[in-house]
Amino acid sequence: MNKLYYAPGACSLSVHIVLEWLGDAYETVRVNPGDSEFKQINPAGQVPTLDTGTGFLLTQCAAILGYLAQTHPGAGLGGEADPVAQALLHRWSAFFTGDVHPAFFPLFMPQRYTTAEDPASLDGVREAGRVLVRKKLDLLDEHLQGREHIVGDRRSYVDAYSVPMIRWAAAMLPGGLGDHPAVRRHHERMLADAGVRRAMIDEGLIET
Ligand SMILES: N[C@@H](CCC(=O)N[C@@H](CS)C(=O)NCC(=O)O)C(=O)O
Repeated sequence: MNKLYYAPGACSLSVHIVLEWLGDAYETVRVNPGDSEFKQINPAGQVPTLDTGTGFLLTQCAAILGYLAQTHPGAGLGGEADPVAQALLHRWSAFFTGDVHPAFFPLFMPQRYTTAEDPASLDGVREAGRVLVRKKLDLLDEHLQGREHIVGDRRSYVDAYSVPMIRWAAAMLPGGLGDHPAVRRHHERMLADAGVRRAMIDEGLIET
């Protein structure tokens, strides 16, 4: 059985959602990524970490999402088989891993991006992060205009991947998703999804 190590509301929420969508039994373990005990499992001290129960432990969100989609083809979360569809799935998955997620790092951990320690310098780093997050949402918003899903015409693991990050943006950008209406509409559809709701309730992010 798959066992997901997660932190509430972190990027691991996307894997939690995909596990819900798959419909198979799974376990979750709530961790504090920095804990030395958790680092025995994943030395990087990062969630998500997936123990597949077969002796194969997998880290890195995009790899885990892709693995779950590939091992459950019937769930249809891995896109169409043709090379262009697969390339687009990887393209948008890479966008979240490499562009959107890192744009938040200065907001979450400003001290990692400056040697200064005074509040004004740390605020400056946070603001630089906000500028970067907005730029990435501009791109996503343009892409989502007239689309229901990020890739193709049915949901994929990339839609799940978007949920935690767009949730952070809604909470951390002044004005929330007000400047990104297509992103907002997509996110609202996701938040209304039964599997997304179950994962969020399980993580204590929303009430029943
Ligand atoms: N490249 C990794 C990044 C994972 C990551 O940064 N996870 C965050 C939570 S969203 C975390 O565990 N942070 C703790 C840390 O980096 O110390 C992935 O995509 O899985």
